[in-house]
Amino acid sequence: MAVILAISSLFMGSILADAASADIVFTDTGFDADDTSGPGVADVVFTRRTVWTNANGRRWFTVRVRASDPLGSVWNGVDVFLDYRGGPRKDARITMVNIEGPPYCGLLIFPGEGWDAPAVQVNRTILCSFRLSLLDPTKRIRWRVLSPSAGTIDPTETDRAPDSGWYT
Ligand SMILES: [Ca+2]
Repeated sequence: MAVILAISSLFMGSILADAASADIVFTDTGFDADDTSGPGVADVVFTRRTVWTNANGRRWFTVRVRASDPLGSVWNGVDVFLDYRGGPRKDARITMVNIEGPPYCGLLIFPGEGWDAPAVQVNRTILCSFRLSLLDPTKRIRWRVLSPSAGTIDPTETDRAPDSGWYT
């Protein structure tokens, strides 16, 4: 299983600048109830997936997740699964993490290619962006969020947004 990690922090400033004046290709929003109380669970209440074009004409996608309460300076991974090719199965996973050092997102394209990118965390919201060409999508990207309780390999509780199925 080949895992290729490329830290793209050099692009952080340009991502933020571009996102502010981005040409939105499409964007969709999902909501979930404030319905989880387990230890350390980031209770997902809002999420948005956006595909946009930067000033150089390159397409990016951004995934945003907002929790019901402030995430704090250290929190467990929040997983975002993506379905963008073929049948209704997950094609990639983004893990949003803030444990040591600045928050980041890891993109794992099944079965094994991966990239890291810096995440932007503001209070209750975390968002991350990757080049759309990494996915090579053949359809509009569907996504769903899994947020497990903290500090355990086998989490006692997981918030799922949506409760079943996908956001489209
Ligand atoms: Ca929730």
